[in-house]
Amino acid sequence: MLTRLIAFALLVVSTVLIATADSAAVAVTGAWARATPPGLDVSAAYFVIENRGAADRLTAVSSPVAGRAELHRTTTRDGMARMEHQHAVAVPPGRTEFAPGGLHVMLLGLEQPLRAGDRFPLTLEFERAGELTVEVSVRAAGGAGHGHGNGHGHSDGHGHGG
Ligand SMILES: [Cu+2]
Repeated sequence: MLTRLIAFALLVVSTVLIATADSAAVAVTGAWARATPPGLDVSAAYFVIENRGAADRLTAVSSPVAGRAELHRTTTRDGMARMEHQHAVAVPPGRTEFAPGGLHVMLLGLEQPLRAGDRFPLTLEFERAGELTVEVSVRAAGGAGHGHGNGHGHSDGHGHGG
């Protein structure tokens, strides 16, 4: 009788542990988005997913600042970069990186331009881990991959006299 009770108690405890372990298995860090260039209402968001649990899938994204958010992957073939819409993104155990030139969240139909220093929420929906909302910080456009960093300070003065 007592053994049965203990066995039952253990079953309940382990079930609870599994349930909480699942949602805590996935963490999203370093979320940032590009400031929108004048006249555009689209941007891209990047982050790193760390999955300490079983293989998962990112199936949807959304944000109150954008009319629509999509999962995209940039691929380069014969020097031509193109974006492919992904219906879901595999999130195996370990790190999955969303970064310029690869996976990204496309933000479409922005309510208002994203300015450097702004912050906004982004909700990610995982098949196993469920919903996760992270704060995205907006960084100045340009930079990454284009040779001249457009970050802090005014680096606009052209040194070569004509
Ligand atoms: Cu895209």
